Amino acid sequence: MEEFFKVIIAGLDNAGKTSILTALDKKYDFDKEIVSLKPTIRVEYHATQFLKNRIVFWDMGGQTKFRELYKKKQDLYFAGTDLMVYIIDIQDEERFNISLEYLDSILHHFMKNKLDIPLIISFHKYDPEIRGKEKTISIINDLKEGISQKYPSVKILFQLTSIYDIISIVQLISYGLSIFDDKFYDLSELLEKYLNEFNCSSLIVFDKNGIIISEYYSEFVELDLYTELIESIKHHLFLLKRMLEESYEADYNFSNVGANLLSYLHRLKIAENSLFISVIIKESLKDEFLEKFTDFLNAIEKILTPLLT
Ligand SMILES: Nc1nc2c(ncn2[C@@H]2O[C@H](COP(=O)(O)OP(=O)(O)O)[C@@H](O)[C@H]2O)c(=O)[nH]1
Ligand SMILES: [Mg+2]
Repeated sequence: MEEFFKVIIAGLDNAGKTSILTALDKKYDFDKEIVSLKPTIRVEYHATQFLKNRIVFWDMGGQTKFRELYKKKQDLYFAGTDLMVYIIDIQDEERFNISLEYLDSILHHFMKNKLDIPLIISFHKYDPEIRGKEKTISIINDLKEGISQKYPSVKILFQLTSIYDIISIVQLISYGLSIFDDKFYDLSELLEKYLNEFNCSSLIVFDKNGIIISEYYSEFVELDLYTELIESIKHHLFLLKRMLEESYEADYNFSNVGANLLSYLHRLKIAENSLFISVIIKESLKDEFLEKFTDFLNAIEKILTPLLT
């Protein structure tokens, strides 16, 4: 049966909430979009399908007057929330305190009402050009430590996102959604097992909307290869859309990445649903990989069928 999930996206105004949801919707023509967004007035809704569930995102406008309104009517806004994603703009140091206060008022409400809502905090605007810089790392660590120490009883997952890195956005939402079913644990174990069997660099399962259902990466991916890996995954996001929209002849596609890597996308149909498996692997391992791939498909079908029917 279809279920509904309510995901709240909160944070100060200008933190990037609407951009994140827009990026998620538009990830296939990503570069052209997400300019000139208007400030969100109160709450906007975005809905998406994830496996057999309908997810409704509440994008809560973060201007002061709305924050006051949510505070007064917290019951109304937060009732029935399955997941909260709180966005902090890590480039807006001057407003860290205001943002932490807003977060505090929300968590206070959750704790007072014994609402056990999973929380993801995303340090957003973690743009490629500030990654790995000492200042960025120290800002993030300080925020993380401060928050974890203040709310020891709240389980918080921290993420780093930027709209200039579409995979980080896809991951943010994917991790959030995967908490809804224990099957994701089995799936993750299966991916780990086959990542080793195939000896590949990455193994990812996407749903038809390009949301990551599960993913696994080799620990041995060198840094220069990593960029190519991310590019191939992006390419797979385009390709899976083409496979769905055009009556694409084959259910799989091989393409070359760099000098000796192959990127493989395979469409798997389970109960009328299309799922996509993305594999990046050394070209020399292709034959061996294809021999084992059918076993993998059978195993994954067993795990995913209950999630789709
Ligand atoms: N540098 C950078 N800017 C971003 C990012 N995400 C959003 N922005 C910009 O931040 C501003 C506010 O974004 P918006 O989504 O409207 O924020 P909201 O008020 O939280 O919904 C816009 O100018 C966006 O283009 C990001 O990852 N990096
Ligand atoms: Mg907005």
